[in-house]
Amino acid sequence: MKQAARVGIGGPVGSGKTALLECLVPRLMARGIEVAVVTNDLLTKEDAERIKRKGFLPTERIIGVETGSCPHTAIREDPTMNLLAVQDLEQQFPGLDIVFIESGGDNLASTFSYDLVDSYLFVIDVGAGDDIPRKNGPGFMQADLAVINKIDIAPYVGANLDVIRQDAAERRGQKAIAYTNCKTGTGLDEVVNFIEETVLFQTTSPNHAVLSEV
Ligand SMILES: Nc1nc2c(ncn2[C@@H]2O[C@H](COP(=O)(O)OP(=O)(O)OP(=O)(O)O)[C@@H](O)[C@H]2O)c(=O)[nH]1
Ligand SMILES: [Mg+2]
Repeated sequence: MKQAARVGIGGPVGSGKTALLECLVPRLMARGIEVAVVTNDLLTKEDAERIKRKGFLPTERIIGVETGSCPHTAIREDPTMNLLAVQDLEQQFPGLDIVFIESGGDNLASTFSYDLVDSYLFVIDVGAGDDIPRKNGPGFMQADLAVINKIDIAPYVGANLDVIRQDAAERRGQKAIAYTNCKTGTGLDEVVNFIEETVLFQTTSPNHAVLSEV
């Protein structure tokens, strides 16, 4: 059976992970890419229900996982619940190209296991402060793509985007960074291009483990 590429979306509470998915999925679908989504929430299926209500993806392609524990446990230490959800989607939809896994909102240390995903994005919010990129958070530093979201609110929260750009580039070196506004779509094409170029065009042999190996 074909295995879909798996892309994690992590980051602090409210940084815009679901908003990013709501922008990314329709854009990928418009490029003919077959998509499904797994969302994680601590004690609800809130984000899955929200994406279902939006109506851009058939509801059967969206699974909400209630992690019931620290969000990073379900994406790193023991990703079994997420692996089962991905496997379920792959069995139902054998033509899937990509499955997104949105982590529950967490802290700057939150990273994904590469047993679960082939690649992951880490979303931070300009409103959390322009010092976030220089705090050496492992999630932000190590993610395959760092997404600095809500650039539109910088003037209202006193965040200096030049400082953010400089610190982010310094901390991430050659690793990719995108600057986005999910309300207008600014920066979204860069994220879609990153996914196409670094994830989808390289999926002849995915990096992630299959369930029986974990
Ligand atoms: N102004 C502005 N607001 C945004 C942007 N992206 C997201 N938001 C808003 O930020 C709030 C949180 O967005 P979500 O997408 O729910 O964030 P999340 O990271 O999925 O949140 P959790 O899953 O609860 O951790 C919502 O009110 C969004 O409408 C953006 O680029 N600009
Ligand atoms: Mg969310």
